[in-house]
Amino acid sequence: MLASGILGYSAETLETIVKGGAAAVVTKSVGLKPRNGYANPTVFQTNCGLINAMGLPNSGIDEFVKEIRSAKNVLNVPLIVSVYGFSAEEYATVAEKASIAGSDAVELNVSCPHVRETGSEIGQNPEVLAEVVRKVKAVVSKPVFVKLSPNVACVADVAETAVKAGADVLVVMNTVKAMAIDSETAMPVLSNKFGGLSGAAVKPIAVRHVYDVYEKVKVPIVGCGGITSWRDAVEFLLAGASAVQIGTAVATEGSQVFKAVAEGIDAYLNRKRFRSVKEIVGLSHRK
Ligand code: RRO
Repeated sequence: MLASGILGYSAETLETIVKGGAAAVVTKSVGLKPRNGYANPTVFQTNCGLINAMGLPNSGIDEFVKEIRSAKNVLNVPLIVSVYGFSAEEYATVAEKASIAGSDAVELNVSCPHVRETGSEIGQNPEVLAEVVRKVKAVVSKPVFVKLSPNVACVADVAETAVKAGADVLVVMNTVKAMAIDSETAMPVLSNKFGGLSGAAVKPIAVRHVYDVYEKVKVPIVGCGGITSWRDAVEFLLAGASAVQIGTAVATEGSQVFKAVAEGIDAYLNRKRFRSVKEIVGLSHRK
């Protein structure tokens, strides 16, 4: 799947991703009201990944439902709308509108690392997180994904809270809170100072969290964090993910990365004489 936040706004760009081999697409996060996001610079390339602090730029759900409808007209794969809010009611309102417009599932962003009073500030508070999930489940009959933050003491505990509140699927994980400082200006590079690190650097962190979460809960896990090659994807499946999302590698490798990863997984399964992906989900947990 295409991870949230990468090219996730217009039907045209989502179509390019599907042509590149993605089996599902997740949109950029959308909220109740339009937001400009942060001033530039919003992205910085390190030697091992990207640090971003976009600041949730989006058109607001009432405008975005038009994109959802036109995307549904052209896409032949599931469309998952990523949703955020500043309260449980806001999450529920936005998720309901996305669902009515045709979203096949909603992904609750309770893990943006750097916007105040939403994202990980929701995800790291068990009572608030549970309320968000319950309120969304009460108004949306489609599957509810919950995208977790690595910036908490125990991701598996948060996973358990989300599942007890009704989460159908967990996405592990959002970006790792990070920053870069320019030695010449002696100032933080990003206008927001802090951002979220994605890409190759975070993959071992994400694999570890998927492994932990798989031991704790029974719902399907979608692995996300630094997947660039089929071998990275297989590692997530062996850790316990049933599917994977790719984000940063779309920027570095292009949209064909999905095809390359899917074909590589197929070749691996054939070589190892497995009949389906299901046979390797969580296989590294065997005693
Ligand atoms: O918009 C962002 O800056 C952003 C979001 Br919503 C998120 O969930 N994760 C991230 O790294 N950046």
